[in-house]
Amino acid sequence: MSEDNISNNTQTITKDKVKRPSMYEVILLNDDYTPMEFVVDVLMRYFNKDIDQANQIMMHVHRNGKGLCGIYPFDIAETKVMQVMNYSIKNGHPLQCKMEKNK
Ligand code: TYC
Repeated sequence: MSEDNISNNTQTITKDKVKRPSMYEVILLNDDYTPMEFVVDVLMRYFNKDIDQANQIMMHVHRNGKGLCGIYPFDIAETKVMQVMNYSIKNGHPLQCKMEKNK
């Protein structure tokens, strides 16, 4: 862990710098084949969205090419991407999901 050295008149105090964990965006990508209902199901099943939120996100992805599902620590984001990809493959859909570091 990085440290800051803060000097005052009599001594140097070494202070640990505490960093919050990096967060990662999980992003859904549009395609021409995955049914809209399946995308809504994915958003409710893996991202805890209600039906209205899921429909909004799905339509945003449909119109804009991509959309944000949620922001999580690395391991959670990675698990969600794997769950979505596995579920899509199992159901024969080409739906793609990726993660990006949230600066
Ligand atoms: N574009 C798809 C269709 O018209 C629907 C869709 C929405 C697919 C969002 C993927 O991430 C997606 N059936």
